[in-house]
Amino acid sequence: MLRSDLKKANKLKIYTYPDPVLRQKARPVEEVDDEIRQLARDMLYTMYEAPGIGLAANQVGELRRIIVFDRNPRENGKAPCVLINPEIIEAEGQVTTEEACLSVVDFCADVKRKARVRVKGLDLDGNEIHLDAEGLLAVCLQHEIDHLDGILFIDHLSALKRALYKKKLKKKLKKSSLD
Ligand code: GNR
Ligand code: NI
Repeated sequence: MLRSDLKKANKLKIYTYPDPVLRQKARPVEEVDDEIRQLARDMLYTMYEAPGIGLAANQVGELRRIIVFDRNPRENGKAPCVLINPEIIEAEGQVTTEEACLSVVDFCADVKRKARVRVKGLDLDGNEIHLDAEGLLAVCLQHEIDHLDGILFIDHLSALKRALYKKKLKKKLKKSSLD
């Protein structure tokens, strides 16, 4: 968990689909050092600026297993959190939520996920922590951990819905290259 100053943070570039970095698997962090702490701080800053409720390292081009998120995604009070090497250790129930992603521009769709999860990982001091989540936070954690494995929310859709998105994106990319 991080509550330290976000002042010295840098805004990072967010990579978007179909960039190959989003399809790669991030590798575990072996030591939580100052470089990792700085990256986490930059990721939180980038997330709040976007704005988003979560962000995974792949999205800023870093293949390390780090996610950041806000613990109260529906409220205004900021509750920035960091989890290093996060793993889902228990999951139950089912919930469908309309998801969006900072790396999948101009698209949202209903995704079915586990309703409640227990996640473990390391904090910025390298200590193991456990987190029980439900609601939007549980969905966000599953979405972020998917990113670390190269999975995007569109992968959970039917082939037809995914094809519709690709078609829309192609049109948009073609248009922007003409502008
Ligand atoms: O900001 C985000 N909102 C969101 C809404 C519903 C389900 C998941 C998310 S995560 C997303 C930010 C993002 O892309 N994180 O990877
Ligand atoms: Ni995302």
